[in-house]
Amino acid sequence: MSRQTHLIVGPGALGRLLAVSLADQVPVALLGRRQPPSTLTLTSPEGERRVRNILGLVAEDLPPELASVIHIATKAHAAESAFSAIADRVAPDTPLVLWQNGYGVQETLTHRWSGPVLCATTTEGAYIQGDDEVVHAGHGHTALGQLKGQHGELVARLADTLTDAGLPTTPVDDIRLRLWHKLAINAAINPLVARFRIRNGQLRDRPFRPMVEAVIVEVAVIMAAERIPEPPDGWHDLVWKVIEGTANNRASMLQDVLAGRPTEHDAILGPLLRAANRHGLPCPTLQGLYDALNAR
Ligand code: KPL
Repeated sequence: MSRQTHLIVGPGALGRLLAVSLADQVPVALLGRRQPPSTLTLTSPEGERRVRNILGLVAEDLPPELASVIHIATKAHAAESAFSAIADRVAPDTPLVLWQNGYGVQETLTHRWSGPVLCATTTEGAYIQGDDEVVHAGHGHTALGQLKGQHGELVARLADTLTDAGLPTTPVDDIRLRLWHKLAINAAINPLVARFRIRNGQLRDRPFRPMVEAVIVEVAVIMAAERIPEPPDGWHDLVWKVIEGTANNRASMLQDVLAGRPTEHDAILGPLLRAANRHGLPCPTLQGLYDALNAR
C-alpha cells in the first residue's frame, strides 16, 4: 500500500468509474459501508471491457494516512456522514475532492475540513450493473476547482491525473458558478424523469416539455434573485442542450428511484426552494416536484 493512494469513498456508479479509470495511473482504494468487491469491470461507451483488481475497504480497516487524495463519490445526502466515518483516520492536510450534485455539502466541508477541498462537477454518465460492474454510458467533461479562491497547482495536478485516466478535466476558477449551473440542469431534468420514469430525451415530448419550461422559468427567476449569472446562452439553452446530449440516458435520480434508493432531491431542489423562500418567490412547479419525491 502506498501513500500515493487515491481513496474513493462510495462504490456507486461514479465511485466505480473513478476507481477503474484511475487504477492505471495511481494506486487506488475503494471504500464502502459494506466491503466493496475486489475486482471491478468497467464497460466503456465503445463497449470495451476493462477488469481491474481494486483494494476494497470499510472505514474500520482504513490504514491511517493511506490516502494522498480522497474522492467523496457518494450521493449528496450521504457525503458528510461518509467523510465523518474516516476523518480521524486521514492526515489533516489530505485533499478532498467532492463529486456531489447540488449545492450544500461543498460549503459545509470546505469550512469544516482542515485540508484543501476541491469540488468537481461532471457530465460523465455511468450506471451500476450487478455487484461488481459499472457501465460508462457516455463520455462527458469534468470541471474542478476550489470554492475558496483561484485554482492552484494541486487543482491543475489532479485535473491532469483525471484527464490521463480518460476523464477529461479542466481546472477552473469559477467552480461555485458551475455547480449552480449544473444544479439548474439537474433541477430541470432529474425530478421530472424520476417522477415519470422516463429517459432524458422523452422530456422533449408532450406532456413533459411544458413542465421542463415551467421549471426553467422558476429557476431563472430564483437565480436572478440570488445574483447567480446566467450561462452565456441563457438557462433555456443550457438545459435543452444537455437534454439533447443525454437523450438516451437514465438520469441518476431515475436510477435511484428504480433501485429503491433515496434520491438527491433535497440537495438539488432544496437550495432553490430555500432561496425562493428568502426572496418571497412562488415556485409551484419546483415545490410540487419536491413534495412528490419527498413523499416516496
Ligand atoms: O447529471 C445528470 C444526472 O443524471 O444526474 C444529467 C445531466 C441529468 C444527465 O442524465
